[in-house]
Amino acid sequence: MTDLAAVKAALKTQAVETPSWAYGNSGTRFKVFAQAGVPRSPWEKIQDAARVHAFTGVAPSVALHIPWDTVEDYAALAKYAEDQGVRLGTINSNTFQDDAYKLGSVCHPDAAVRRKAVDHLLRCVDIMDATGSRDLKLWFADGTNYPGQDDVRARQDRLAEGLAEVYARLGEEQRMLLEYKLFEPAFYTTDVPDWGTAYAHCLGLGDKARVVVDTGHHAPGTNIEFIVATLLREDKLGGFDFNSRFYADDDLMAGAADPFQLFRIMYEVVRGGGFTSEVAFMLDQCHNIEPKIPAIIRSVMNVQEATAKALLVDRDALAKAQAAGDVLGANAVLMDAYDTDVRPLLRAVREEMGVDPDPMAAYARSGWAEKIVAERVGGEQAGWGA
Ligand code: LRH
Ligand code: MN
Ligand code: MN
Repeated sequence: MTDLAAVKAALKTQAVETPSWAYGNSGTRFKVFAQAGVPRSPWEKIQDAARVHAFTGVAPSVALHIPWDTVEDYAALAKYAEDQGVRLGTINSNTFQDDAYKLGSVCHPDAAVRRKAVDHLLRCVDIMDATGSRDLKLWFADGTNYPGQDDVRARQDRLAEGLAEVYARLGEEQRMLLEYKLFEPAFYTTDVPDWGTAYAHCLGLGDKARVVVDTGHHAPGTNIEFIVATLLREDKLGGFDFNSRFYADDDLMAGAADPFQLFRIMYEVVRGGGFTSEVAFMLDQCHNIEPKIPAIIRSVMNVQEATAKALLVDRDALAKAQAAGDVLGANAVLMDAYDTDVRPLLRAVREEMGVDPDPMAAYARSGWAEKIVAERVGGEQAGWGA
């Protein structure tokens, strides 16, 4: 039997960080469909993130991407976020949009380009000092397109050197989260393509370096929950970028394409003692055709539902069935939890937290969508690159 009160208490402590870039316009390489009311600045992105938190109760922080979210005064931005009811979370670095980075950033063959990239990462740590952020999340577009293009092994040495310099700059409480991605934009080799490479670098760096699992960054069929279990066992799981994929890095709403996979991942998190603030639960998605704020609310709710189901697994019954070699019985215990309709439980949890039991309806009723369309007129809407 699972302890319902404990499940509820755990759900109330959940924190899902939303990404600033999800509030701005995005698209594919074919077309960006602009939406009315989209934020024109980091300040307005924070306003929207604060709405998501107000209606869900479990999205208390918003991640920034630098330089997409460049402002003059980051401490003022942090104060503004606090006034809105949220805080600034992870700082995401961006070393993939300057012309200089055509052949890579921290792995580039030219030391001057590597210097520029590392300086950007150091600047991100300065920003963390001003915002009070704990985590620096690093994702590199570095790689090669053709066999022989560069020395793959030397690129690893350059990467290690750059990471070490940034690691040394971290404060006591700050962490470096290294994100891997199978491919894209590089197609032959990627310098941090998988959890093993990320893990090896983090191990070399020390305790403050951890691996980030972006659920969209794997080959089809990859058993992501196994990676999660392994990283937790090694005390090296820093967090997640949740999103959904049908093909590659689709960045669709978390829990949309494969809610069962999200449940299996969350079960390994719970099982591995990772349901703590040590593991950062972040969304990393884009809303190309759907309205952005409701899509983010929906994603937060999908993460909550997967978490609730994972917490409901009867672990004693599961352990018994496993020990008895009862294959079907063990599978049934897991499926019982997955098949539970947790929506009534989550409605009750929200009511106890003082949040509307139906966040989507509450947001629709709130008039925020109409307000931003009416008020955010003129200026340039935020999108990737702004
Ligand atoms: C790369 C990525 C990484 C970036 C974000 C915008 O595909 O997942 O986390 O910072 O997208
Ligand atoms: Mn990501
Ligand atoms: Mn991605």
